[in-house]
Amino acid sequence: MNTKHFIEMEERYGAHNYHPLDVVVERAEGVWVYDVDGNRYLDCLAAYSAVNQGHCHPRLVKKIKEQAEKLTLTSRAFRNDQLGPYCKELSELSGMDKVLPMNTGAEAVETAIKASRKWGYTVKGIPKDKAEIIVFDGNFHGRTTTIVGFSTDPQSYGGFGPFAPGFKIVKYGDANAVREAITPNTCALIIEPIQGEGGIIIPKDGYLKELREICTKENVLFIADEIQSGLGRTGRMFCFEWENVRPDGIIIGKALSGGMYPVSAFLCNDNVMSVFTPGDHGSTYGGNPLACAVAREALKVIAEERLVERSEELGAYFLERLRAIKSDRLREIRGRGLWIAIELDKPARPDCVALKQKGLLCKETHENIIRIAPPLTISKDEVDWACDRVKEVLEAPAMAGA
Ligand code: IF1
Repeated sequence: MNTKHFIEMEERYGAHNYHPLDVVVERAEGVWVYDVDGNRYLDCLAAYSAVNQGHCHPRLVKKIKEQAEKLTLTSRAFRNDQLGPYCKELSELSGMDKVLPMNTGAEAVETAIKASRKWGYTVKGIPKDKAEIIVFDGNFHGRTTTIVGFSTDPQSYGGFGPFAPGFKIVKYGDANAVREAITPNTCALIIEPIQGEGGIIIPKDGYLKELREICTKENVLFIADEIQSGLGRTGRMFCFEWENVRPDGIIIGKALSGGMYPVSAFLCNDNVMSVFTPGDHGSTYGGNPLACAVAREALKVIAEERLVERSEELGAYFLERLRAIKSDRLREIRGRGLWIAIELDKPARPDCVALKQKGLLCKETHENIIRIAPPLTISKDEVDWACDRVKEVLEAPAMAGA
């Protein structure tokens, strides 16, 4: 079977909740993926930053095989020998007292919402069912009904209501908007330190720090959604480190497993985590030994291969090279670490298709933006190779009909 056959089958039998590029990948190694027709591509999406360690990292492949042969799932009815060491290592990495393990990003966001609300009632003294959480326009925190209920993207929430109350949406990047939205019933704000799906929106310096100060003053939990921005993507282990702020809660996922397996977590200190008592919250697969073993190894790979430092260095180089491209279609190029947005003044899809034809995979976001986020293992030569392809495409005349 070739590309055409696989696409037809997927279209025939699979739900149409995506509009993928027409490439059918069958294997991958590091930054390179290979399709069913034998073509090779440099992956500049890294599964939306889940594959920061590179595809099929040999250490992660070895670990998942070893652990799969020993023990995969006990449920939380019993303990397993991976969970304790995993929580300890994550706690040491993040500086947070405690870890609550989940699977997908959205589940970890839901966990943060539950923790914040219960903290609001039991610690802050908010009246029953009155807790409010502040979120931001342009946010992306996942696909559950509660989470899409506070999305500002009609594509995310349209047709899925009625939604859970208790969320206030304020303008991203405007600290005063948060000040004005806080009431005595506000328990938390949940923020992406850089908005990913929003188009790699980097707030101005000092913004997160100002929000941190407001939250401290008003006794509101500052929760950072680092699912996409965390674990090295921006050139720091956590993106909030760029402003030296300490959140009250951190949500991670994606690269926590290096793309091997869905693993997510909510991290916070004892003052918040202690609101959970046995039976309050959980998940069949959360904290399973396979997930924990893989995540422990994935974190070691980030540290031992110096992926955070690589992200900062190569990201700066990538940005500098992209900024040298001359194209009348370019509106702005911005980025932090190996997370770069190329904003055009017209739809980016035709350019993504053209890049695919030249062997570079990336995906448009918000119509006009090409998002570049390769595995952090990318080499300088590969960055050069990618930049040459982007230059060829953007400096060529716009494709007909585009
Ligand atoms: C899809 C976007 C990226 C996230 C942040 C929570 C989640 C995500 C900051 C939920 C997930 C994903 C989901 C994926 C595409 C991807 C995405 F374009 F949709 F926004 F990366 F930019 N917080 N982001 O970015 O995590 O439950 O998916 O594990 O296709 O929906 P999840």
